[in-house]
Amino acid sequence: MFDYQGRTGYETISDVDRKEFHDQGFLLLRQVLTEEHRTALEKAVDRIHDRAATAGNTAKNGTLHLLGFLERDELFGELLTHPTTFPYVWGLLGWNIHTHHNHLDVTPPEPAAEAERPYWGWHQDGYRQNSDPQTLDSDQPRPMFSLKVAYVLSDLSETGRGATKVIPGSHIRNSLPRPADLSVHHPDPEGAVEITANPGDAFVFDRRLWHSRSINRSSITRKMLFVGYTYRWIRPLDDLHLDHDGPWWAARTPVQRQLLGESTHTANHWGVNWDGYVDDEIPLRRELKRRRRLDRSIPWLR
Ligand SMILES: O=C(O)CCC(=O)C(=O)O
Repeated sequence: MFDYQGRTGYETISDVDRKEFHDQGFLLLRQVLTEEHRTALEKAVDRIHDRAATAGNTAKNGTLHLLGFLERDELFGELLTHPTTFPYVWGLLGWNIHTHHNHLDVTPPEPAAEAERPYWGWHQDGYRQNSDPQTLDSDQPRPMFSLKVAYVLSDLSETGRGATKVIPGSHIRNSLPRPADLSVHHPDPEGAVEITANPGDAFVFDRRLWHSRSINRSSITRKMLFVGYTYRWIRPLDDLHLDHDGPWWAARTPVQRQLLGESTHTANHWGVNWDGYVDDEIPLRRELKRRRRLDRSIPWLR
């Protein structure tokens, strides 16, 4: 549909990128979306935003944080396996995955009176994943479990436009000191940076990376799409309202359907076969095997 420059989504990521992701907890990917693709996505976002505004489902200043947006447009379904970002998804998480959490964000400029209010949004994703699997050795980093791909649709090339802030390398830290009184201003934690990115860029981040949204003090509306992926044995967070008889579902590939939760069982897709593995029936694994991308030296790609 768009020009993917010959990419299939099954290219192997480089050792340099893998190392940077594991060292920093995120990776900024430049020019992921062509201008044609970005414009089309922005139009779809604007359409959804207009509908939400008409229905009174946006905040007073027009802010929209819409969970589970994927089935709202054909273009969003395709984004699940975008040929430039998808290699990072399976390359870093493996094949036993689905999408569990997605959000579409439209963040207009904050009204002047609000823009100066104190704000502290630093968190790791995963909620109870940061407590339930806790080991007594509190220095041992918790498992990654999930990552998100964030697509930048508006111009975030300068700070102050509401971009995501992160603390590079903080994904291996289990805690971050939190000021006692959040009703007053606090500086960002040490090492924090704002991900300044151009329209069409994307970034991939480890859910453990300490991150925060920021206040949009500019005159430009921020528009972003976030697509999260996790293991199939972890329940989805959002309610997708999939119409399995409709055209959107019909257009999905077997791999995209896997990512959207098609399976009879979350741990053993398509049933258990005591005579051997059924893993080979899982679309993403099948695809990786066919393309010789499985790798016994990488546990999640076995
Ligand atoms: O909107 C943002 O910049 C940050 C989003 C966020 O906090 C998240 O994806 O968990």
